[in-house]
Amino acid sequence: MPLKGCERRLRQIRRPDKEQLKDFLKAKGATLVGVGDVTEALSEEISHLNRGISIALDSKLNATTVRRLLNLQKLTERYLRGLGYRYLSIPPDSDRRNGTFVSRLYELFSHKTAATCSGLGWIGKNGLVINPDYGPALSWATVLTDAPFEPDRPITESLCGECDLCVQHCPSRALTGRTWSVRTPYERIVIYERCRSLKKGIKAFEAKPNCGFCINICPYMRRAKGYPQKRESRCLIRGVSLKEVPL
Ligand code: B12
Ligand code: SF4
Ligand code: SF4
Repeated sequence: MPLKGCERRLRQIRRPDKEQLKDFLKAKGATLVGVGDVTEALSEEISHLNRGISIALDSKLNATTVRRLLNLQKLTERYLRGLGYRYLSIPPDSDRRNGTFVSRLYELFSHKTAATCSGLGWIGKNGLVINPDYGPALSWATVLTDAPFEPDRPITESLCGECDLCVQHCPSRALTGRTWSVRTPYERIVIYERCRSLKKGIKAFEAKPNCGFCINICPYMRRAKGYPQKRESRCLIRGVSLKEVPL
């Protein structure tokens, strides 16, 4: 007797293997990969895609990084498609494609949410995902899916502790100093208008979204990169050298 459509589909579906996917993406160059239960953060129209595959690269968000992240997303899509599951990739650089369909996707889902739900970091006082091993200097991409992966353990509280170096040294005073928790996930940590307005008229920031000093000053970042020995960064507005800032 011939199989009905949905029965045929059920037969095609195989259980997804989280560790296999992680190993595969890391072999293809991903720095970190995690899978989170993102149910709480989904809007109605995508509520069926309740697993977020969070992918990070240990490099700045430039054209090469975006290309590499897009490639990792494509490989993830192929894996999920092969098993018969649905997916939606949130592009890493969506805000830069003004007017296109994908430019609306970043409002639909934040990479930071997938990262904390996957246990890959917390939201620091600089408003960025801080991974304990790499700090905030990671670029992120997300693939949402309905594949029933066993989720990783989420991080639900900030581990910044007493540190507030980024708040003290932000040249536009854009950081409010509030501590993130999953219980109040959208508290105002960054005043983005201030962060955005800083670059106006500063030549060194042309073609950059903004100064990024709140990344360079973070002790988690400096430990990961071997600061201050290897590199020095200067806050262009206030002339602060990282060598002068204690870890
Ligand atoms: C628009 C945008 C900007 C804008 C404005 C940001 C804004 N929110 O309006 C501007 C231009 C100012 C900007 C600046 C920067 N950005 Co930006 N930006 C984005 C973009 C495209 C969308 C962010 C967004 O609006 N999300 C929607 C809001 C509602 O969410 P959110 O604030 O991002 O995150 C909240 C939730 O995730 C929530 N949350 C966390 N966990 C959980 C768990 C649950 C269950 C729930 C419910 C919620 C929740 O807490 C977060 C904080 O409130 C993202 C890419 C993306 N698609 O995510 C990159 C992104 C956030 N930016 C990034 C970077 C690197 C920067 C800059 C350093 C620029 C640079 N030099 O490259 C600065 C940093 C300034 C700062 N201190 O934050 C990285 C962050 C990397 C990291 N380690 O976190 C991202 C993720 C890009 C990427 N693909 O890697 N950015
Ligand atoms: S990117 Fe620069 S201006 Fe914006 S929050 Fe970070 S330190 Fe402040
Ligand atoms: S500089 Fe300190 S307060 Fe800011 S994000 Fe890093 S650890 Fe947290």
